[in-house]
Amino acid sequence: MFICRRLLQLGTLSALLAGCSTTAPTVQNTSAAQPPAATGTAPIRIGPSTPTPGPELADDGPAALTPSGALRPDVRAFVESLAAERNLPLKPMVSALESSRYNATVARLIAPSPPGKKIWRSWLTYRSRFVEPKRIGWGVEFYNEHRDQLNQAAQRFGVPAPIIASIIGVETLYGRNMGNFRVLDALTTLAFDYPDPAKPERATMFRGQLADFLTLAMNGKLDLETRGSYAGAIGMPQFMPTSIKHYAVDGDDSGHIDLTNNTRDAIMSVGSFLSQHGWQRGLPVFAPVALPADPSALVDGGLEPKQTWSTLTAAGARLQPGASSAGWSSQPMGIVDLVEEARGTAQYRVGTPNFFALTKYNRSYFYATAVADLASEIEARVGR
Ligand SMILES: [Ca+2]
Repeated sequence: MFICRRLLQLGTLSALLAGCSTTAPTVQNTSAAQPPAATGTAPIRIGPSTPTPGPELADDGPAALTPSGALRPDVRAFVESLAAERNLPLKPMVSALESSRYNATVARLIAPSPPGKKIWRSWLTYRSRFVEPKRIGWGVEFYNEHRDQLNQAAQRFGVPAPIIASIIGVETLYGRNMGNFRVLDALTTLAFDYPDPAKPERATMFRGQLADFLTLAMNGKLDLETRGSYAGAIGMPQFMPTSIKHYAVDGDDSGHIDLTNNTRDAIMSVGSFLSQHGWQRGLPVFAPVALPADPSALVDGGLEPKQTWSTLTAAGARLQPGASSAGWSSQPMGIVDLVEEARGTAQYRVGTPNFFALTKYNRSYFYATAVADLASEIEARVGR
C-alpha cells in the first residue's frame, strides 16, 4: 500500500503505509507500491498496495556502510536509538544493517515520473487492468478454494468474502506476484538514500517502516530475509511492516503470522485491517443513489465522507428506482469522481463509509472502486 492524492500532505504519509500493497499492475505511472492516484499527481503508496512486476535487481553495494565497512553515522544513530527506545538487541540489528545492500532499482521505482511528462489519468484504463477476465477467473478459483476461510473472516470482521478476495487479487494476483525484493534492502535504501532529497518526510516514513521491520524481526515475527515489493510491502495482502505490526492477525492460530505463505493469515489480516479502518458490517460500498446531472460541485476529493443524505437530496440526488434507503442513508457519504482526464469527463458514484475504508488500504478512488468492482464480478460467479 502506498498512495497518493493531491490532498495527501506528506505529513500523513506514514498513515498511508498502513496497509500498503505492492501490486502495481502494469499501468502507466504505477508500480509496486504506487498505483495511480485517483486525483492529483504522483501517487505514493504505502499500504497494502498493487502487484509488483519489476525485475529483481542486482545488489549495488552496501547501503548502510562507510567505505571502511562501519555503519554510516546516520544509520548507527538510527539503530542505537531504536535499540534503546524499544529495548531491542543492538548487535543483531547492526549485523542486519551491515548486510543490507543499496538497491538502485528500488530507488528508480520509487521515484515519480520525470517532470514535464504529463500522464492522463483514466478510470477506464485503470479499471481494465484490474477488472479483467484473468483476474476475475483466478478470483473465482481463489474464492472457491478458500471459501471457508473467507467466510470465517467475513463473520469475524464483517467484511464480505468477495471484498477480501478482491483485495488480494488486486494486490498480488492472489499471491502470484508478491514482489521479490529483499525487504531489508528496499527499506534501508529508501530510509537512508531516498532518491529525492527534497522529500525528507518520505525517508522519515521509510525509517519508521524499517524500525518496525527490525522490531518484528527481533521479536521473531518476521524473517530478515523476507521478500516483498520495492517499497517493502509484504505477502499476499502487501502489508507494510507497520501494518503487519498493528493489523495482521494469526488466522490459523499457529502462533505465527505469515502473510506470504499462509492464506488464512492473509485473509484474516485483510479483514482485520479494513475492520480497524472503519468498515461497517452490512453496508454496501456504494449507495444506490441517482445523482443530479452534474454532481462535480459535490466532489471534495477527500478520503473521509462528509456529505449526508439530506445535503445530497437538497442538491438533487434521489434514491435509485426500487432501492431501499435502509442502513446507508444515515451514514456520511462522499461523491467519488472517476475521471477521464484527457476527455475532461468523469463517472460519479456515492461512496459509503465502506468505500472510504477501502481507501485506507490505498489512498485512491480508482483503487477502492476497482476493488469493489472486481469483488462484484467474483461474487456474481460464485455460489453463496
Ligand atoms: Ca498463522
